[in-house]
Amino acid sequence: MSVTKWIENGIENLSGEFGEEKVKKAVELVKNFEVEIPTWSLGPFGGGRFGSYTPPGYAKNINQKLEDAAFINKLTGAAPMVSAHILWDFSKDGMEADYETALQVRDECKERNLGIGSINPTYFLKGSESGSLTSPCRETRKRYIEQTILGGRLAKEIGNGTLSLWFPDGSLYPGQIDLKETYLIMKDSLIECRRKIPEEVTMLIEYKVFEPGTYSTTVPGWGTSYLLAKSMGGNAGVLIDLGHHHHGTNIEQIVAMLIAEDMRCGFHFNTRYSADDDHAVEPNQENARIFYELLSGGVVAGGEKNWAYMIDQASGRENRIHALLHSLDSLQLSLAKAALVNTDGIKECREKDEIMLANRLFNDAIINADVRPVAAKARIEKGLPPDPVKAYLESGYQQKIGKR
Ligand code: AFD
Ligand code: MN
Ligand code: MN
Repeated sequence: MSVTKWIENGIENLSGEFGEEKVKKAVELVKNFEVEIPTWSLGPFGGGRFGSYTPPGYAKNINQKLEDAAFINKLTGAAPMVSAHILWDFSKDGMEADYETALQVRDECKERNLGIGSINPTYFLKGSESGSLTSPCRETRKRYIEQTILGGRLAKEIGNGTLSLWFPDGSLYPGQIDLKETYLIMKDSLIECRRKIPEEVTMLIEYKVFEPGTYSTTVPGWGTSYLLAKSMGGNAGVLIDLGHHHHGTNIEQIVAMLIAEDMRCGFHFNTRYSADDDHAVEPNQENARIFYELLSGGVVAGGEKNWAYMIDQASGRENRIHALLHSLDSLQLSLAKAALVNTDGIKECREKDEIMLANRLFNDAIINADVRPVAAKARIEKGLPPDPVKAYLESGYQQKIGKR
């Protein structure tokens, strides 16, 4: 069967089940969805395992990372911006940020038809073993506060106004640090940064329940991020990284609560099969349920109060570009599924207290619908290849970068 016929049949089947309107809306939403690609997920990684194996063609420097990101955007049209890490992308020594280098990266992005999205200060390289913004060493704290303030300036001048913050602060054993005091130092440092960063820059605070702190992390959960963001007194919010929870955490409920509280948030998409660092996004039920909350909450794909969306994946074994194309595809499929949910029908079931019927109706879209034709149609309408992975395999790009 030709691809065109396969798409036609698929759209017809879905329209029959969910209605033409909903299917059209799903196609439009997929066309509008954009997510940032992190420069770091195209690079080395491996953490010493498997003899520091790196897959053929991984990007060795920022120029190659941008070259790959631009190619991914050319194939998908869904990732026109990259998320940058200050000490990986804008530094000569991995210790100090370099403003001039940041401007060069900005210029190179422009040449490649890319933009810089969120800016990530880097708190976890050399000299952060006792913490970053909570380090007991005044000098270290000062260095990271300054980097954060520069990050705020960069977010305004060359980025999209989002600063996303993840801290490696925490402890390995009970007794190692004073938990209350560490939290308060984090709060003070963040308040100081907020005061010195342009108001229009949104500061998103990422939480993580484990790693590198094995006994405690200073920002372990969404509640801590929420408290810190509130105490910063304006334009601060919560960054949810899917890989940063205990297995089985009901993440869509966290999303729903934050939307209900009108919190400005951001997302790092990935799949947590192991621990950190995380795998590519999979088109699984959890992601579709999360997208249902985002969509009904009006914070995604052109919603009134759009949140900030980034992919954050970095793993040792996979072909980097395959993994990112897979993630983009998975996100689009999850969004399409969420768009098909029969919300009126579910409301009716709720009114009649039909628990299982509500669940079955929800799952018709979230689990059982084959929405691949929706994503393919959206791509064709944007003048893109219907299957970006296939297009990549046929492009010859991998052979080219294999010689790097
Ligand atoms: C780390 C953290 C976190 C963060 C990323 C980039 O786990 O996900 O977003 O680095 O700073 O791996
Ligand atoms: Mn993250
Ligand atoms: Mn992570």
